[in-house]
Order: sequence, then structure tokens, then C-alpha cells
Amino acid sequence: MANNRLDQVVSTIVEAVRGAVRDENISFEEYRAAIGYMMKIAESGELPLFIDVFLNTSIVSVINQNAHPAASPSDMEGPYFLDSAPVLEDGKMKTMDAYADDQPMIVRGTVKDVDGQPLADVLVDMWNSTPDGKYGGIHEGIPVDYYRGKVRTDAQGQYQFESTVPVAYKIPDSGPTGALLEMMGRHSWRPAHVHLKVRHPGYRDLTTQLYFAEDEYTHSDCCEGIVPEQFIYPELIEDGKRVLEADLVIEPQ
Ligand code: MBD
Ligand code: FE
Repeated sequence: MANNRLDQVVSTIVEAVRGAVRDENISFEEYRAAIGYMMKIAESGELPLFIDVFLNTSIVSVINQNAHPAASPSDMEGPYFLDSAPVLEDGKMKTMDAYADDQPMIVRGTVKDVDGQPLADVLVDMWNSTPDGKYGGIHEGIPVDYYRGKVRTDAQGQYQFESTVPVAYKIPDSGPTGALLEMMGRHSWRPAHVHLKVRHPGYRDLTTQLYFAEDEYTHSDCCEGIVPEQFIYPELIEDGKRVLEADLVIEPQ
């Protein structure tokens, strides 16, 4: 049986690309070059990165358009979420000893429903980069269970993670995605960020990110991220640890 949704979506995409070909007077040589470049992106393993750079932000707009007004804003998932991340009993992520001058970071808050009621036993995932912009299990030298993990909210709906402060993140520029951005005259930096994902039966998944107010890229993200204002944090230090306090509101399905 034909899948009508698939037919409609693919037809709309093809029509949009055909429009671009006509509008830009694309030559056969340019068409062949584009196919070659897409092959290169696929062969380098950067297909998810490439698509996220240009499209993830639009998917997020659609999610936010359809969201309950009291729900926390969604943000890009990016290419580096791994559902296989370890469950952390105490919220402490494994971090590499090699980064001697890394700064400890605490991320904590309460998960609530849209009426402000705290939700217990909610699954919260967090993942962030190393102090030099690498992700566990993705980039060389960082094992898969580092800088990522899962916790559950306690009876008061609270969650807490400990990790280290990430830096402004440069999209791998040795690959074809970074090279493309450079050829287009765009930089390939994302502001330093922390990824969060909240999942609970009967509720819509919430995927979002936290940012730092003092980061120079917070408002010029190479991925054109829609940075949620409520998730931009000024410097707050507690016992030498950077603290981000993010309450997360999820809505029923
Ligand atoms: C990232 O770490 C990221 O979060 C996004 C959205 C795109 C590329 C790399
Ligand atoms: Fe990221």
C-alpha cells in the first residue's frame, strides 16, 4: 500500500529542490559537483552532522510551534546523542584526567509538568563536550561512557549532574561539512553548550540545550540554533564549580 505521508513529503522536498535548480540556473557541471560533494559527506560519516547543521534548527522551530506555551523550549539534539549512555547513581559523569585545568560543572534543577507540579522518577540524559570540544564515543580518545549519562529525578522532581565546563565547539573542520561552511564564508563554531533530554511515560520528550551568557558565539551559532533565552546562564560559581540551574517543564503527550 502506498504511504501518502511519505509521498507528500518527498514530493514537496523534490519540488523545492527543483525550484532552487531553476532559480539558481544550476549547470550540469554544478549538478555533478553537488552529487560528488554529497558522496564525500556520506563517505566521511558526516551525513548526520551535515544535515543537523542546516536542518535541525527548522525541526526545532516546528516542535516549538506545536508545544504547550508553558513547556520548556526545545533545542537541537545534534548528532552526538547516544541512548546507550550509562546510568549514573550519583549524577557524576566520568571525565578524563588528562584535562588537568578543567573546571567542574554542576547542572541541576527540577522537572515539572505544565501546571508546575514536580515529577518524580523522570529519566534525564545529559551530554556535553570535553574542555577541547570532543564527545565521548564520537571523537578519538574519549571513551563512549565519558561526558554523558542518565539520572532519574528524586521524589521532589530534582535532578543533578556533575561534569566539566564545555568550550565553544568547532564543528570538525577537517571534514567536508566544516570545509563547506568555510567555502561559504561562514565560521564553523557553536557556542559552548550542554545537551539535555527528558523522557517520561505519557509526556512528550523534551530535548534542549543550555548556554553561557559570556560565550561569544551564543548569538552566532554556525548551526543557526535557536538559543532559548531562559537557558542562557551568567557566570555562577559555587565551591569552585560552575553551576547551571535549569528547571525543565514537560507537557503531556
Ligand atoms: C554539535 O555538538 C551540536 O550540538 C550540533 C547541534 C551540531 C553539531 C555538533
Ligand atoms: Fe553538541
